[in-house]
Amino acid sequence: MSTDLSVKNARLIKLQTVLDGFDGILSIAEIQRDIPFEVRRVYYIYNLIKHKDVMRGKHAHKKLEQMLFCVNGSCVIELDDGENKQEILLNSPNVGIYVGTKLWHTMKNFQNNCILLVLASDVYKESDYIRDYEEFVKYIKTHA
Ligand code: T46
Repeated sequence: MSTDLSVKNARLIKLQTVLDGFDGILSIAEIQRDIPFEVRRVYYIYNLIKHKDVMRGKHAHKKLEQMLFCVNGSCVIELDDGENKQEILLNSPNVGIYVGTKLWHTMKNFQNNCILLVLASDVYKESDYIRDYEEFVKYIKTHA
């Protein structure tokens, strides 16, 4: 199930879960049905418990598409498409955010041993990053 957000190129995706009673919960992300791109890279960010005030991200991508899942704990994802901003609390392992291209994103307020799992549409390419906000604003004006 997917829900549009108020910023462009982003939506919330709720994964199918299988409740196994005392044996736990199984959450499933399938390409096409849940993940709108072929996954070419997986990475995860953790060990944030001693650094609650840390802010990560603060960049946008030109072509990379990603799905962010907080598989433990919680964090806040701030999205900015150059016109609108939205903050989303990620605190459910079965709810992810699709972060498309040209979205300035910041991850913050990491709580309760947060583990942020990211599925990405491509391998790491520093040339795909826009790490300067002024440059981001110029880029989205010229790449509508
Ligand atoms: C993103 C958010 C959600 C690599 O060498 N390979 C990789 O695959 C990644 C992800 C990072 N790195 C290097 C690049 C930097 O020297 O690891 C260092 C830290 O990366 P960065 O400061 O970009 O990390 P975050 O947490 O700010 O951003 C990461 C992803 O880089 C980014 O694409 O959208 O998570």
